[in-house]
Amino acid sequence: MKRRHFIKNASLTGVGLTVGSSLIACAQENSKTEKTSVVANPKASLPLVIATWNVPNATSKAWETLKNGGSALDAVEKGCMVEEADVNNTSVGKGGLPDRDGHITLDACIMDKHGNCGSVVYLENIVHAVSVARKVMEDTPHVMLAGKGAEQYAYELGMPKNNLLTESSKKAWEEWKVKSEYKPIINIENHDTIGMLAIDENGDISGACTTSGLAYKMAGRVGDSPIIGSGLFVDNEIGACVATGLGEEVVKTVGSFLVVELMRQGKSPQEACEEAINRIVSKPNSNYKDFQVGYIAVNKQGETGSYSIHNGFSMTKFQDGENTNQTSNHFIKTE
Ligand code: SD4
Repeated sequence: MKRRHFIKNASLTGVGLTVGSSLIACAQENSKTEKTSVVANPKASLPLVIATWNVPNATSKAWETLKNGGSALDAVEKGCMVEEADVNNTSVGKGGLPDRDGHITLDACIMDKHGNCGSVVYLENIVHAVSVARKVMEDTPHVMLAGKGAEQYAYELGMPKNNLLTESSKKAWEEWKVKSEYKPIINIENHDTIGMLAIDENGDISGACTTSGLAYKMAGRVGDSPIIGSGLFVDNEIGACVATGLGEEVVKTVGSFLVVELMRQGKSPQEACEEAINRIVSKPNSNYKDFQVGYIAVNKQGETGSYSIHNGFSMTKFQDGENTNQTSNHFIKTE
């Protein structure tokens, strides 16, 4: 018996639903044969992939995945995996900067076109957090697994244990310990968290996000990136959004969900990202001058947008066979 059947059946028999397994089998069968609706009049050429920051290798992998017949979900997973494996990216996966105690803890999530979602928080010793999140979504009855449980699950999936702390991230942490000042630096110590959105030729959307979180965070800290609705939200009817920057501020406005809801009300992705940033900066006593938040979004028609508080944020876009990095507009105009 496959693990997904085992887990789902176990949870259902636990509440006495003996018909559960056949209903699930039926639902799975339906989703296999289901026809996806093609967007009638896309306003942009599809497919397309967008990602936070300058990550051409990741978007290129996602594009290649789509071109080889992969789904938008496959594309965002494979794209994010590129950054997770890149030891030079100090905000994601292997080589990420640790918390103040020297531990690298990963947060990641993923959402598909059906609105299904999976997430892992505070995951240690596993490179591909986004893949664990996908398995949580697809093969367990849960949405989120944390810490040791998530790690244990990754080993059950056959993922290898890996020391994520590289020589250079260890050295950076040791240098930081001298003063031990916790201060997220705008666009510097915390950039490169990857959030990725893909829309396939039919207009079906998926998204993913993966990060080692803020460098030198408190042990146990979890940011916005694995929180569905904050770090990422996908509604296949409307569009999708993913966030980067100071997670605490994204969570306070449930940023990605907000952007999608604003698009539902008729705003373009660009207008929706700007409005969501306005919500943050216009809070009474907001110290927005001291932190960065950026959003990227796509709507069902393939239009995209991106916006941030400070200068320095960008979006990588793969469309029509071209991989480009586009500087985002930003709220503070004097920079
Ligand atoms: C966090 N939002 O953990 C993440 C960090 C990030 O670019 O996005 N950095 O708060």
